[in-house]
Amino acid sequence: MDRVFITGVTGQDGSYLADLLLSEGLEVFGLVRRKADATNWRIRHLDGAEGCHLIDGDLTDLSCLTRLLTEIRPRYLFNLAAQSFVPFSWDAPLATAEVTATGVLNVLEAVRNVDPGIRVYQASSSEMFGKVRETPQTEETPFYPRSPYGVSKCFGHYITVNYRESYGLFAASGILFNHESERRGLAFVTRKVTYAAARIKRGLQDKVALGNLDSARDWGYAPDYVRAMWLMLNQDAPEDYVIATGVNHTVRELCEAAFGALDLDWSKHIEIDERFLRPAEVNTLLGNPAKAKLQLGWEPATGFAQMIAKMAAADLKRVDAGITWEI
Ligand code: NDP
Ligand code: GDR
Repeated sequence: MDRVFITGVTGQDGSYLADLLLSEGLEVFGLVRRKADATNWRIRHLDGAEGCHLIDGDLTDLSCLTRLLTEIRPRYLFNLAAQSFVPFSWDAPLATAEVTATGVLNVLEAVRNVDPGIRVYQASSSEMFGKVRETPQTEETPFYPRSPYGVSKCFGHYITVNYRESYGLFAASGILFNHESERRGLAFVTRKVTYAAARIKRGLQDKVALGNLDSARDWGYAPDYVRAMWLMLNQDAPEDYVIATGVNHTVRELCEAAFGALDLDWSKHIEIDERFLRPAEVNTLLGNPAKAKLQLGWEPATGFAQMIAKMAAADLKRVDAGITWEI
């Protein structure tokens, strides 16, 4: 049975990827860092599941990664761990860089030293395109990051490419555009809106405060996107791939879809709060997934309206069940 090592297994993507790879018959080792409050709600169903091992460690500790890879000897490694919330990267730029940038180098060094045959996936991001140089964005579009997070992801991307070219590692970089789900963190705008809409539907609050309603994102569905990661590590050669839907929507349209799914009029419940504006904004992102379609045979299965309706329905269910910790 092939072994796979996942960093960031407690996050949105890590949890779906673990589900997918367990269903494919792989043995999954998920890295879990210590927290004071370890609810880890996205992987509660995996604790004790057959073929799944949750192991303690931290991406910022090279000695820890080296020891774990030596013990586990995985065939595949997915590096999904990051400080992934863009606004927080201005609050804590060095901490963001330590995980989101240097953490990638830790992974690559551990792989190079323990077993250069391990196939590595790096979670790169459309935030690297930032103030976009062309539309739609492809694998060839130059980067112009607009946040400490985006800059850190550029480092992670280029060091992955560099280790591929310097040492011949099988290291693929997936440039994924925004992807969301019922397991999305509550701070990200899609889930913030679907959760608020559910509470408003039940009369628990009346308003939700947002920042820039005009910004546009190419939003896809996370379970579709983790499938693309797996396909990338099963090609003959490691490459970079843009993963996106090819369609974008504004935050305003997101509000319309989320509130509309619960038969509410969004315009009565949104207020603007400057605290949610960013020092430098990424106004619009739109990906061109043609290469992924051609080479990986990958296409998104779930559309924007369907995904937002699913998220709103899941949040309504949570609100009705009194579940407050799945944030
Ligand atoms: P999440 O924020 O949901 O998950 C991040 C994961 O990283 C969590 O498991 C978190 O652990 C873990 N982590 C953070 N710091 C450390 C550390 N020091 N050591 C070990 N683990 C750590 O992100 P997503 O699942 O949404 O995204 C996965 C990856 O893909 C990230 O790298 C993100 O930047 C990138 N990405 C995401 C996109 C998206 O739209 N979702 C788009 C493009 C790229 P904990 O639970 O303890 O906080
Ligand atoms: P993003 O996602 O920054 O694109 O990064 P987020 O959902 O936080 O923001 C998307 C857009 O919505 C606007 N916005 C708000 N955002 C938040 N969070 N809260 C608000 O109240 C709000 N109001 C408007 C933002 O200004 C922005 O334009 C996500 C993360 O998953 C990254 O890790 C990943 O790399 C990128 O997607 C691709």
